[in-house]
Amino acid sequence: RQTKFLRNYAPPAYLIEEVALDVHLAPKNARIASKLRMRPNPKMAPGQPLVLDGEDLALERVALDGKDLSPGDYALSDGSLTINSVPAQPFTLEIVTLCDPEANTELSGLYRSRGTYCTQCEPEGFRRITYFIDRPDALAVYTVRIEADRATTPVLLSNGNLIEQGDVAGTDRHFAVWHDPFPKPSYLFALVGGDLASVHDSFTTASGRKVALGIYVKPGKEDRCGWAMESLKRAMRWDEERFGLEYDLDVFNIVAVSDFNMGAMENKGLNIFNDKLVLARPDTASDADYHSIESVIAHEYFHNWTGDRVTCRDWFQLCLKEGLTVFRDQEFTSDVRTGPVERIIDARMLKTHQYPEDAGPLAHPVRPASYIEINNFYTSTVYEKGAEVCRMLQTLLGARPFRKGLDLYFERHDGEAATVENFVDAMADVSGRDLTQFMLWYTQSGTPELACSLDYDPHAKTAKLHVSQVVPPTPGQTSKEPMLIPLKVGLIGANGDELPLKLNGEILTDGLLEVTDREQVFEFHDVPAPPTPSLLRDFSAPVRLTTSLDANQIEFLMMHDSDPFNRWQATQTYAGNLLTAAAREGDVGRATGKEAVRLAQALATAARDDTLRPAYRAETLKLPSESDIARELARNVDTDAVHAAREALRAKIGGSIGDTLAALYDTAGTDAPFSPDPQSAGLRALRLAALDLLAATKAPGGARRAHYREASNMTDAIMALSILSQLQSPVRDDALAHFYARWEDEPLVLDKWFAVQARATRPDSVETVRALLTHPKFSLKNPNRVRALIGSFAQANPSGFNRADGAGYALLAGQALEIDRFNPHVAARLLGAFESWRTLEPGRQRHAKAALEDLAGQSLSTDSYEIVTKTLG
Ligand code: HT7
Ligand code: ZN
Repeated sequence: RQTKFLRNYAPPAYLIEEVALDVHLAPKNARIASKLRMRPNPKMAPGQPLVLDGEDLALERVALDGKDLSPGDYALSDGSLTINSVPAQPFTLEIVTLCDPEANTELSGLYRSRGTYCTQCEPEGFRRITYFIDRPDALAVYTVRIEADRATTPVLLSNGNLIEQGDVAGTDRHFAVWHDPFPKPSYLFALVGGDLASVHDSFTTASGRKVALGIYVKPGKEDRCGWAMESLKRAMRWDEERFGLEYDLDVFNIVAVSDFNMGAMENKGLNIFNDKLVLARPDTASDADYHSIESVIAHEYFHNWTGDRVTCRDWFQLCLKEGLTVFRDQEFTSDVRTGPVERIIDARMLKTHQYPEDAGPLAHPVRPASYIEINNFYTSTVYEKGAEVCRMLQTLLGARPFRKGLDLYFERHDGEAATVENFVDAMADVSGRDLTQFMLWYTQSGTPELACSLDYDPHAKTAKLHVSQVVPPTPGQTSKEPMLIPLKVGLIGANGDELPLKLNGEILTDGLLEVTDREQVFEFHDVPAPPTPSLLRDFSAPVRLTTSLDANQIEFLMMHDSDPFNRWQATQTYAGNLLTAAAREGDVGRATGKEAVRLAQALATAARDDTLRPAYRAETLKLPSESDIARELARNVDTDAVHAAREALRAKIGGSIGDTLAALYDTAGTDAPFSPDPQSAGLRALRLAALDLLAATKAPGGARRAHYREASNMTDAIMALSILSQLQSPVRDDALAHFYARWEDEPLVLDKWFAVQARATRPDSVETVRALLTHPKFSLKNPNRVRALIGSFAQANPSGFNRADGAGYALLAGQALEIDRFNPHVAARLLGAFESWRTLEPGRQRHAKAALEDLAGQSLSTDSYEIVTKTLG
């Protein structure tokens, strides 16, 4: 359980130039023969021992330049194979190992999922396939021969282009040889073997290369690949148009597997996906599923340049590929869907997942300086905050210079393993800016707090914006430097007009201020009358903003802000203020008074406004979530009080503007045939947001409007089911039984059935989840099912998970401990649900702490050990 530090980085002592793998697939003993062309790294001291990483391997043979080594020539330990003496000149190393794909429950390395062989090598899985220098700065060219039983494993895939295939004479086996001409690190290696069906298409790149596209799935699922294929082609075209980036191989394959630790993996030319993020049909997938499929297909494809062509020097630089690629997929989704809505979705996601991480015991910089287990650092901070950091660079530099910076980054580092400094240097060089202060975004953890107030001087006709910033202390970082924060602002006149921003004698056309100091004042001139400031437009920086605006000014922004993000934000702030007051005081009356009625009227006005896109109107109707309210409260959180406040406000709104909501629900887009396109999805989202508020009224027109049986697509069905599943009524049981009977043999749909029940806020939700753990269709071995039941409960049912008697914590801890025995990665991610335990009221804190301490006393994997000990602090 060693801590690794960024400051200790040293290049590898040996380089691997070429890798030839010969893989014989067999369920229990796959045999991997590797032939490595190696040489000492000229940049390092000569004569060092050669240390190769390896885990859970049975070694059969090691040979150096054709001569077998005897056990005295090398040392084998738990995690490595060390050869003390190797030539000072280029040499060839041959290694033969065996591994057991069926016994691989960690789903890292080579494993067998329901008859399909597949690999997962990021971050450190390749060492579970063969002994290797398993680190991202060891780039090599791979040729891979795969051999397997022809009948059970007819499809054999690997990275790059297929160069040969055939039968193995005199046997019932066959083989395929793949060659990937692009040097890559071992984490991008992939191999698949199985009895798979496929769907094919093609894409012609801007320069005329015809690329064969394939999606491989379990036979019978071919009719669910259309959306993924369309999304892939859209992404390929978009990357050419927006960033000038073309695909570079003759083949691009995607494989969907059912047992997968995360969402998807960007292996060069052979992306492997959790089937949840590939398969979609209107009756089986919701609009949310279509949305995720489109963005994750794009994300993994975009990695071909940001991750594969230019990779990371070490795992501390993970954000270099992940933050940048999330930024790119967000831009793509924003272009192919409704931009402002996507910005809202992204900001909400950041606030829900990353802000608590940044405020809790697991806080770390976008580029961590140390880790125990790198698997624990695939976090919202690295991904989503990392994306915001790229976005801020684009905002500060402008879109064209940013693009030029990216071009320069590729020009300088194509085929290399790079660092965050390399990326920021390219941006600095094209723009001529000193980005030293900006680098703090990569090294300082914690969400900066920005406090703004506006003073208007009627005599001088000036408006002074006072800005102060504080970066709160986080574990291991007690004092912080002020950051460079792009702050987009507007001043709005009494009639709702945008006022020109005159600052230092110039007009600020883009409204962009650069905050650099702890305290700063920006003085605007020629402001004819007291304006209302609109601050942090378009969510220009991932900060917490506090303002001196009163309820009337926030209401004014709800009606008049021309910035769609801030107009939405004003509604959230207004509702959030009511909800936090009610929850803090344990008085639901605070959330249902005059102000609630005013909020309801504003929501009705927005919901009816045909000049706004339906998807945007839907977002406006969604109240802050229970976790949003808890986050705002920040301490002494009573999750029951939070739930009660939110339910009361929903009911009040549902009751106050019921006619408007009912009209929307009954009419918006109901007559159109189902299509997953963003416009149709937006109309459905608006109807369902209206239904959600109507259902809260508990009146006859409420929950019973959730016409589950009449739903003609999964979006409507699952929304209706989730509303009904909150009820104590036979209607709930009937609907759940009907859904189960229809979908029991469709794993991805059945996951929704588990998730809906795990999320339902009912007094007996802990017991419901416990009962479902023993359901014949539940298995701890399938990560999707675990996330559907246990993950949904812990992450999306705050009042159930945080039940005052601690039963929710005990449930999670017990299940995670069991999973930890065979899949530490999945267990550790589940345990992340404890991250905000110190913000709870004392009783809940005691129970959460006891559950964590109990875990800490058990024998844990390195993954879970790191999460548990750091969470306890
Ligand atoms: N780069 C990948 C991250 C990843 C992963 C994927 C599947 C299984 C285990 C994994 N470990 C890390 C996915 C991505 O962010 O694009
Ligand atoms: Zn990624």
